[in-house]
Amino acid sequence: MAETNQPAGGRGAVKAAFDAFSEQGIPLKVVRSFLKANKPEGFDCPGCAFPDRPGSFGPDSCEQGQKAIAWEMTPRKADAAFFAQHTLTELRQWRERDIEAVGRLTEPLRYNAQTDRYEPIAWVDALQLAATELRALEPTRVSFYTSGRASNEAAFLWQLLARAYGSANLPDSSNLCHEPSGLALKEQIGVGKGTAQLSDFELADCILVVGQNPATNHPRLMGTLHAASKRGATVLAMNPLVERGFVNFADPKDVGEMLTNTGHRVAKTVYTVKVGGDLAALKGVAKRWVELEAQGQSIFDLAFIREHCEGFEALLADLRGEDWQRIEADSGLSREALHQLADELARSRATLITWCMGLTHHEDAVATIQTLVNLQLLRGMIGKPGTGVVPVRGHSNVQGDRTMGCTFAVPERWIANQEATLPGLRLTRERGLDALGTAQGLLDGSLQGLLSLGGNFAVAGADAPAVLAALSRTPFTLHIATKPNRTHLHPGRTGLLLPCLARTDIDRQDGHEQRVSVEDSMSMVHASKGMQTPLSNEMRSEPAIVAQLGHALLHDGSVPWLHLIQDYDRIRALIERCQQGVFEGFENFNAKLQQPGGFWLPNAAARREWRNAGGRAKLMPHALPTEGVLARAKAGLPASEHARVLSLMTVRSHDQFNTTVYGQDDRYRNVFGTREVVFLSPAEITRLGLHEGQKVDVEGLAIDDGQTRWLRGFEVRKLEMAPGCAAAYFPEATPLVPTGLVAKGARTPAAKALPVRLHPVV
Ligand SMILES: Nc1nc2c(c(=O)[nH]1)N[C@H]1C(S)=C(S)[C@@H](COP(=O)(O)OP(=O)(O)OC[C@H]3O[C@@H](n4cnc5c(=O)[nH]c(N)nc54)[C@H](O)[C@@H]3O)O[C@H]1N2
Ligand SMILES: Nc1nc2c(c(=O)[nH]1)N[C@H]1C(S)=C(S)[C@@H](COP(=O)(O)OP(=O)(O)OC[C@H]3O[C@@H](n4cnc5c(=O)[nH]c(N)nc54)[C@H](O)[C@@H]3O)O[C@H]1N2
Ligand SMILES: [Mo]
Repeated sequence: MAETNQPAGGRGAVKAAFDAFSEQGIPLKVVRSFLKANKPEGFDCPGCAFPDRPGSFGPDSCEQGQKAIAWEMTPRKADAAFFAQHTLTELRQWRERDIEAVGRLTEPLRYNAQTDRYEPIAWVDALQLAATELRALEPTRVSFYTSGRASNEAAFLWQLLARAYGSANLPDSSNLCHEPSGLALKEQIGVGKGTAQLSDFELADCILVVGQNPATNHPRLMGTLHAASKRGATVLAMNPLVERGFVNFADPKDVGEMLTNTGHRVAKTVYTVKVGGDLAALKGVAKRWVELEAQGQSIFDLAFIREHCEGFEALLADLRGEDWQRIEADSGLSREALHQLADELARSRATLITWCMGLTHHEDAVATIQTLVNLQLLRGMIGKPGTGVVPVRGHSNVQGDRTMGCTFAVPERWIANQEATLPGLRLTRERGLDALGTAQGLLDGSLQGLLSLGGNFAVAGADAPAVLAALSRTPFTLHIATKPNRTHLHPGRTGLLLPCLARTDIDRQDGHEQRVSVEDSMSMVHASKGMQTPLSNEMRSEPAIVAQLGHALLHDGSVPWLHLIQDYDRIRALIERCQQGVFEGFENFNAKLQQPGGFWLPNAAARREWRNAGGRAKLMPHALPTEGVLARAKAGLPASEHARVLSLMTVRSHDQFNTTVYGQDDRYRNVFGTREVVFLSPAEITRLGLHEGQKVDVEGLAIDDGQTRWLRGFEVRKLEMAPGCAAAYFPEATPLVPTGLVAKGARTPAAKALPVRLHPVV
């Protein structure tokens, strides 16, 4: 396909959405029938976690949502007949996309090491085998991973199963994603979630989007930003890449733009910060405000600060002492640019700030996010209409899974409530392993079992090749999944692969169609009900599989597993009781779920109640790092090589959902038919003596563990970005991510700041 400068969104988006269905062989009449579905009775989009725009048609109307739906609704099957034809050794040679594209898993499978194939096993035998294996293992040496698509009901049962069995090892995809955001917010404002609601986007006069590519990953946010800029709000972005959606976006819902095929500039300015330079940039903004205040302007909301905050004086002192030259060098932005940004924000009466992986996938992620929240606190921009801090979540129910306790550390009250509600139940109170701890446990052999409720654990984490190899040595693996992926191709010595229903599938229990519930990025909890007849009778719902596993494994009778799943209202009634004093808002859960659009889980910080230690919102000074990852990588090289070291970020293309790769194109970055590329700015290509289209080996420099990591034969492509930076796609570039390079405190792999050197392939 030819290079294009078509607007992001627009006609291209509508075409791509329809193409996604036809590629899967899904007839137009099926597409029409579900697009017409009445939203409150439909299914939650299996794509991202940004809320639905009220009044939007169909279960989802964004291109990326429709791709996710088409991918899930496919009639193609990865059944026993398929696996009979392919050994796992052979399948491991396949590309990511080709493995998942085989289709939906339709029957339970067990790995047979003799034939090196997955072979069918009856459900009853699979569950019995799992129970026998788990009983033979030490519970603290087994991990239960959750990816963020599981419904609240499935997630609740999953953590109950793990803790009743005796394992608190509940790593989740959040550990790889917004963990730093939750941690930063909890410490600073007492709630680990965002404070705004969708309506705030309509009231804000300024929206700053940091480290995020919404045209690709949250198109519904993109639509919201487009609407905001059209009504006169100022939209600003901070990103090393000038992502096309910011500068040229047509909303597929805007009839005029669709007819003329013209886009609209959404972001007034894109501040092309250096990879990892946000901490410095955000400090620069605050420093400018301090200077303006000293000149007699009133920028800060002193009444708010006095009433609600602590740490103001210490923050001022830190900012006064910060050096502009250092800020410019670390951020890659000029003092003028930062002044301009500070002035834009200072003019605003209602500011919203959103962010995503561009901030979290860094060593200093927590400090950076807290520095960003400082900006909002200094100006009283939390807890009033049109304001707030918004970590835009990834998976459609990643926030809900946490609310349901799928995490390695939970409040005592959550445990106590479950025990009180289910007499005879005893749950472990240990602190468990997170995703990094689980990967390390697999690598050193201390973990003996991995069970996963969705996801692609090994590929999504750090040091994927080593973790995959370690999985093959692990005594027991069990995956509950919709489609096969690379992690499944490395089963343990006993390996089960169990097929589950997805969001779009009708889930019948005891003869009745069931609904599940999910929580979006703005804490709205709503119902989701599938509409498609499942491809096979052998596929079971996630709650059913988890409950049947519980029934097979745990015999003390304290949890009525099978009774609970006959009617999911029973699970929700249980959740309601267990949430008392833990998360507000679950009173009358079942009744409230009937409301169209669902209900909001109140957020104390949004009411300006600060439930952190100290009971006040914290203004937190953070020093600029001196021993950053680039500096450490350079320290291992002769000075003459330092100029060749680049900071590489792993990003998503427009044609994937995490490790699920729909296609080989990324039309907003003009890449077609390949994903093995490394992006550099034209200036960087010249400086390094390279040329576009050239093949290079990418050397991931040794940092703290003395190990180098490699990508071989990647193609150089040009893309405007900040100097000294490079980009490549996740998951192809994940082998570069070291287990030892993580966000401090949060332990999230720092997948956006990998020090690399490029070597031309000769
Ligand atoms: N269609 C689709 N939707 C998705 C997903 C998907 O894969 N496909 N994934 C879902 C998930 S789980 C998540 S977490 C989100 C991810 O959504 P994003 O965070 O938007 O995803 P990434 O592609 O990782 O993009 C990171 C963005 O941050 C920028 N960036 C990288 N490093 C830095 C930095 O140091 N500073 C700044 N300021 N910016 C930086 C990159 O240029 C890029 O624009 O999307 C969710 N939605
Ligand atoms: N280098 C690098 N690594 C990254 C990132 C990055 O930007 N760069 N991003 C990180 C982020 S933000 C995240 S969230 C993680 C994602 O990590 P994961 O959540 O582990 O990965 P996914 O790719 O979302 O999982 C896809 C698989 O989930 C299964 N699946 C899909 N739908 C369902 C369902 O409804 N039920 C069940 N049971 N299974 C289902 C399918 O088998 C599919 O193959 O990756 C992280 N890894
Ligand atoms: Mo994510």
